[in-house]
Amino acid sequence: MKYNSHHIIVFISVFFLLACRVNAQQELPADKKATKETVSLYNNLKKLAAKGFMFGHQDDLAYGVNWKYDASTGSAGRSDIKDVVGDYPAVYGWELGGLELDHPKNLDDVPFDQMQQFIKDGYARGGVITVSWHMYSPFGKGISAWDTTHGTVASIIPGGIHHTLYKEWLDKIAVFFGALKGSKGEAIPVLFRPFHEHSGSWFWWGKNNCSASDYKALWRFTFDYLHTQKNLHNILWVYNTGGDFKTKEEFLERYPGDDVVDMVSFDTYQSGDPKKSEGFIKNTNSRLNMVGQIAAEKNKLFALAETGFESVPNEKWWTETLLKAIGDNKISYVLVWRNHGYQESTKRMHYYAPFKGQLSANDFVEFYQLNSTLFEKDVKNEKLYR
Ligand code: BMA
Repeated sequence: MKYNSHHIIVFISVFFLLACRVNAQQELPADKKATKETVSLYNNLKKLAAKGFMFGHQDDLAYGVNWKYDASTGSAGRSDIKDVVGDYPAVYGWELGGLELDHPKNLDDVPFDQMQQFIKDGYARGGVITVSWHMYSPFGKGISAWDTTHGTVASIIPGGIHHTLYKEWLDKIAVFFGALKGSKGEAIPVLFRPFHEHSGSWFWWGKNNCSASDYKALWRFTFDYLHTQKNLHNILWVYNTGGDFKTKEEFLERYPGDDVVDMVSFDTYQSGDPKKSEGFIKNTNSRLNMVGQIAAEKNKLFALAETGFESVPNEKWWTETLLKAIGDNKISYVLVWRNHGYQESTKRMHYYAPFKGQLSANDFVEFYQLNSTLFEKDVKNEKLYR
């Protein structure tokens, strides 16, 4: 049979209709030019939340309470979580503070070149990457993120005295994000959580230290610069408050817009003895309910982006506290903070995940075995990037 122009038009139309169908099934994240893998991750995370929530750990591959990564001593691939349950977390948290100042290591001593490799390793195993940024003050002199000088945000948004410096910082962030490549050369998607815990006032981008409109302007500028100027398309944007809001309105006070956010989240930590008070469970649960409603109304993802009980001194904290705090909220993930070990500055043990032999390790194994908790082996099967 000979094909004529009529056949060709029919072929093209069928192809076009099929292509549209495939696209119609995929919702786009805030960045409308997001890469295939980023779009897939966004859509797959929405589906995954119905099955369970992922477990995440900050700096998981870089160090644990009793070890530090050193390729020459065979610690490659080590993880406190893996030591306890034989599996990695599903979500890896990493931190960029110091990159903007060209420091070779971040503020917690993780070399950026190693961090890039850890990100590639986690992604190659099917895990999810999230990145925070405790950025230094643009006023220099080693002033850290924990600075409350009013007007710092105003100084870096368009029209501010440090705006050019801020663009140079973003150029460095862009180089870092741009270098994150999978085995086929594809960009590794990152859940980026900048200017976090802004409802508190301990960081210079915090509530009492900048106006809501300056905060939103900073967010929107950053979004636009990284996508439009730096042409990065592997970012999903995570809006994040502290755990101190009381209403949905309060949570959304500095929300920069549906068009620049993919996930809504907050951070909250256990303090006090969970045997004496159910405060953490109740407060976390009710706030997750609120944020879950917001996520549903806005068609966004949601997460408990940071939590933990320093040095987990309660042997059943995972199944009797954290699990109850999450309840039936359909979060994408819960991430616990870093396993630093003894901290000279606070004279305390500073860690949030169990390690082999730790008091809560057996309970963590139970937590791991639940169908609703997802670790790396679970998410690998989900093929989140396809
Ligand atoms: C804090 C502590 C600090 C650390 C910071 C940024 O909560 O863990 O020691 O420098 O996070 O990661």
